[in-house]
Amino acid sequence: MDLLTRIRGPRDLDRLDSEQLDQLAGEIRTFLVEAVSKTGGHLGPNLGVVELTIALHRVFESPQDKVLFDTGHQSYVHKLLTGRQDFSKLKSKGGLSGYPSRAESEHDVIENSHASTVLGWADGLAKANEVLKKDDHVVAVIGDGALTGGMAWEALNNIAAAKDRPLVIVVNDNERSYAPTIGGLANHLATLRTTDGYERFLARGKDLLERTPVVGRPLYETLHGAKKGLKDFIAPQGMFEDLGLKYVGPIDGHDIEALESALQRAKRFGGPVIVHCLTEKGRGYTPALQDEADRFHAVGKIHPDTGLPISTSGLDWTSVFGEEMVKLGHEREDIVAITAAMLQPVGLGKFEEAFPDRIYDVGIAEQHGAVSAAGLATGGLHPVFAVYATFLNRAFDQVLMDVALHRCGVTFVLDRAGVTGTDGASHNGMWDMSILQCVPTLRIAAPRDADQVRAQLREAVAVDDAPTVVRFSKGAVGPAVKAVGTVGGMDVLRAPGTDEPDVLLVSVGALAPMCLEIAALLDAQGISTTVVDPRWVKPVDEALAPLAAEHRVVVTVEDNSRAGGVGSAVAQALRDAGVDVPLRDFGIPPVFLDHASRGEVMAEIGLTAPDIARQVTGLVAKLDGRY
Ligand code: TPP
Repeated sequence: MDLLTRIRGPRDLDRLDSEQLDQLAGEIRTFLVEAVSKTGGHLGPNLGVVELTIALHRVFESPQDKVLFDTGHQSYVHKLLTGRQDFSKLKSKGGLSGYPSRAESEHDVIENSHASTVLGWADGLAKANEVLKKDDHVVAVIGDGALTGGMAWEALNNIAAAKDRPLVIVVNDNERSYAPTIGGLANHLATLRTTDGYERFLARGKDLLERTPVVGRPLYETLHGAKKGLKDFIAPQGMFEDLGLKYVGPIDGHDIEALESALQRAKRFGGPVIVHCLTEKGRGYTPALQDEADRFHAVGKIHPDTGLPISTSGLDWTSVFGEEMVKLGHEREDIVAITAAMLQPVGLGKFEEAFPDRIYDVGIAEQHGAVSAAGLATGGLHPVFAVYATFLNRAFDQVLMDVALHRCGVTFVLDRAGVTGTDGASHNGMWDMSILQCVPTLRIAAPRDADQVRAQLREAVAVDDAPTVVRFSKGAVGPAVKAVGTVGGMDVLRAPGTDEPDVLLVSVGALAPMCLEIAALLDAQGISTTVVDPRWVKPVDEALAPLAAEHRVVVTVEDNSRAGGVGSAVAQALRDAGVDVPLRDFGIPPVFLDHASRGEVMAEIGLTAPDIARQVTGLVAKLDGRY
């Protein structure tokens, strides 16, 4: 790591010659494989942007120039070149974030990590430069996957309207989101890729051209000198140019010299320009290149030599859902599935194998996915749209106005709900139950274990005149939690063992084992506790208010924001029913949570059995008049 360790900031790149730059690229790849295999992280995307990031930082002057990454999962190389080389605690508490982070560096601008926003940011920053008469540059890197998101096109529409406002858009085209990017746009990029553009023309014939002298200079250099005319002659006329955007490319995204030359030209252009770079996801790392499913888009801890996972956790929530979907697919021909560019991560891989004609990858287009689902439902099918809880935020209006208002039977399966931890603030699934509370007719299931995932998915797809939601956590699913009885539609997980119980504990989803632990701790203090799992948390079960009236305190425990979550809904339902029993709602505070493991985050926000038991004990003592 001779060269890498000497790079303290982007300007240290300026003194390296082309051989050293290639050596640096090699060192960075070795570093990435070694470091990320120990911590887990976005390996494939970063291996693909090594040369591109080096070239960007040689041509642009960050932080004065704004170098922006869409999503930000491919910013590890950027981190390495901007003074952050301690990857030992990547994504862990106190370590580097897995995405750009303003707290980490002045070189990081956008940290939201929800895709397809970079062009909007770039548009705004370029406008600000114009108004403030600054001549700093704005350069936005966007993947071909992120370019499938509607927001990217809304931004392009605006960007193309201002011909004299400088803005460089780098399309990092590796032909993949997680899986190969599909759709009309991907097809168009493929056309541009295979059209013999100027750079390709030069790159392909470089060896030959260098060996062919023309008036004392290699032909290659002569052509470089005459590039303008030649480029205009050879460049493909594509959709971007039709939109009014200057197009440069396609460029070999692993040729630093070619990249720099294209970026320099784009920088000088004086208007919006697209630099189309061809890169290879997982470049230089055989296990990634051999992984057709997602090229090691994101990995856990792995053996660096083989790429095999170090440990396999038990059965996870995602696979329980995925397997049940296949069964449902066999039973009901009207069931179809939707993914927003995340086929494997949301567990729909097996469904695709079994029913290739009944699954739609809509691209990173959650809004479109939801509206298209409304269409599918209206057309007579029952769509199941599986998506990470945090990404459903994008489609709130579509769920409300297109699916619910039109009484469409669509099932949304929200994976990675609750605290996810290591991916940081943006990836926690802590907003879904708040934003969905106010959607009329919509029903939310929060299964507590694998059996409940199966059962509630079945109940959800049986509803064909309203949206249903099934939300579950990330990672391994715990052991089955058996019901000891039922009240209304709710499962009783623990009976109080007395006629005059103190506490009614309302447990939401995967927090059932924690709630049982709280009940045991309370019981040990002589506080008798009933634990119920409402299963369907919206609407609030009608049997809940009368049950609450039989207790002295109601406690709700959920892994969603306290703002507008299940606790608020239960409190409202009790008030509406005239039940005045005191209520305490435990959940995630409405703050942005720093990255750390799920356990660490839960401990930090007091969402643990001892913390909650202590608070409830205090409350009961107060009611008893003990203090
Ligand atoms: N939906 C939203 C709104 N944001 C996200 N970050 C995701 C889904 C999950 N996601 C993260 S990266 C990614 C997806 C779907 C694929 C990105 O593909 P691309 O932009 O081509 O970048 P690459 O990883 O191929 O470099």
